[in-house]
Amino acid sequence: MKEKIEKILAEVKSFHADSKEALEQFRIQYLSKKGTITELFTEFKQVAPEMRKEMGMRLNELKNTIQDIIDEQQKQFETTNEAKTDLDLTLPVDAMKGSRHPLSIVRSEIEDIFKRLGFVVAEGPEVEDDYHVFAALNFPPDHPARDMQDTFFISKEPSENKPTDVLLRTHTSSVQVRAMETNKMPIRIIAPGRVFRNEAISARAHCIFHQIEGLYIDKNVSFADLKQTLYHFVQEYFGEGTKVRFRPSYFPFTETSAEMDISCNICGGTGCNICKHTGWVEIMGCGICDPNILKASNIDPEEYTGYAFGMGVERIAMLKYQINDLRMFFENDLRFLEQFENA
Ligand code: 2NM
Repeated sequence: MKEKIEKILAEVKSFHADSKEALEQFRIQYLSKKGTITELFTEFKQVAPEMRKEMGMRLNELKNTIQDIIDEQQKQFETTNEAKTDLDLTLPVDAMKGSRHPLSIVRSEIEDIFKRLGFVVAEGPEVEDDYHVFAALNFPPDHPARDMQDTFFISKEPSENKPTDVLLRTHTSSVQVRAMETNKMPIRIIAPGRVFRNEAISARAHCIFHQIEGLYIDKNVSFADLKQTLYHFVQEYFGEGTKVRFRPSYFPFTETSAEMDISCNICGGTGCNICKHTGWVEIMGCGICDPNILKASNIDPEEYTGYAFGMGVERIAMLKYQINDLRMFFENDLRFLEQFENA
């Protein structure tokens, strides 16, 4: 029996598990009810009385050694709390768990398309003044957007004829105004960002949402340039063969103004709920910069012309991922967010 124990001892000491399963197999082989140790304890009953004490000790030692080996090797297959504090936060992001927010995915995809066309991303403050959000953009003093009902004001109530000066931007056009004030010609920028409007929250509207606006000012910029650029964007983003159409519209900052629709990429134009059975969905507004907005920023409208466009990021994301309730974007429900892990 002594030899047997020594042989097993040598055997188990050289054991090294390369997987959790191999270690469990090892445990079953030696420590389970039908394992080697149980067998040895059965044999132990036949050991001569004068040898009992020594054999008993050796046998218990063997059992403990095996248990220690298992405990020791178990550690390599476990993530302990200790290991968590050793997380390497400098690792590249793709090695870590998590997902990007769909609005962030969509924004950067759209940015990339325009960057390839030579547009530069521009940013500006969310807390703005009347001048950069309204006055410089040709909004008349009595325009409804300037009403408390539509815009979040930060300073006190407007006094008579004097608009309050601090407010949350209602569009990212204010970023474009700042670029017109400071940048050299030509200007070719896109302004992505968060905007704020005093709206009741519903499946279609939220008081905080995101826009991407574009602005191109140079000599001889025409409506044909605008159409070609937006056509290219649609082919890239919604797929080759997507049709576009332009409908006349009105914005204070553009003249001529238009709304752009794309052929419904859900039903392929045959009619569904998303396109309300028209085969078309509206995705953005656009137009040729009104000479007044160029003048306001000291750009000579006789020398330069420009086009501008604006789209809602939520709306594009809803079309792209077939999301029918805008509130999803703001609830941070993990069941929603996890679906974008590979997007
Ligand atoms: C839109 C529609 C049409 C626009 C105008 C400007 C600026 F600042 F250059 F005047 N930026 N974006 C614009 C034009 C935005 O959104 C529906």
